[in-house]
Amino acid sequence: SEQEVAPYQKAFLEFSLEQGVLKFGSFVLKSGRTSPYFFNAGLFASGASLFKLGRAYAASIMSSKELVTDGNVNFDVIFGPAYKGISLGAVVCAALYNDFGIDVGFAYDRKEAKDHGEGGKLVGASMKDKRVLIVDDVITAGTAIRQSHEMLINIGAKPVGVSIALDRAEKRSLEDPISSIQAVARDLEIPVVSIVSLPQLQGFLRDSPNYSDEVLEQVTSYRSKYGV
Ligand code: OMP
Repeated sequence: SEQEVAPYQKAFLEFSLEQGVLKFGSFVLKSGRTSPYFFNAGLFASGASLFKLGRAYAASIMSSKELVTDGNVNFDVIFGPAYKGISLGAVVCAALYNDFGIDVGFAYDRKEAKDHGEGGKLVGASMKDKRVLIVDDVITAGTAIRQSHEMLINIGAKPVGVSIALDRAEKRSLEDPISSIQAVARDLEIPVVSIVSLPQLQGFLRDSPNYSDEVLEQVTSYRSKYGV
């Protein structure tokens, strides 16, 4: 069913639509599925939009009971996987400081190791023995996030959670009882926190006069086929 939409989530959806980040139509996903909506975080491409994006992530992180104890976050470093996670991680890290006075480290990786200069694939704060929050854009099947998690374990970091913009709430295969995000949380034993999820997008569409009933119907039928 649909979920309640908090004011910061509604603002985030409106803003994503305004920026053309969230679109309705017909889109082929990495999985091969044809989706009636697509979220392209790469289109947050200005100072104002990156600023607002970082604040929305920070608000979702601070609203999570699993990532926050007594007003303090339970991670030491934010890790942004290349490429898209790099800028996202940086703006989220800055927004946590600006909006909540929380100063954690920031690190990212390269896709290719450099053969000169500082070398290595990791840049920024040291993550060895540190509690790490992974920041990324969208999880559909969860392939990319599992690779980041494995890399962090291999370097002696302690991944404690994942923060994303959109939870598409899809199953990897139609027989699965849970979504790929729920499977990630279960298998890696860490919470996955999103700014918004598919049920909230449905709630938003239902309450919004700007979209035709057809859009909501397509999203709803997509969810009944692939979603949880
Ligand atoms: P998984 O690795 O399957 O979890 O897919 C995540 C990736 O899918 C993202 O990093 C995007 O490249 C892409 N994607 C989006 O960015 N937005 C969407 O709405 C849907 C997808 C997708 O292809 O599933």
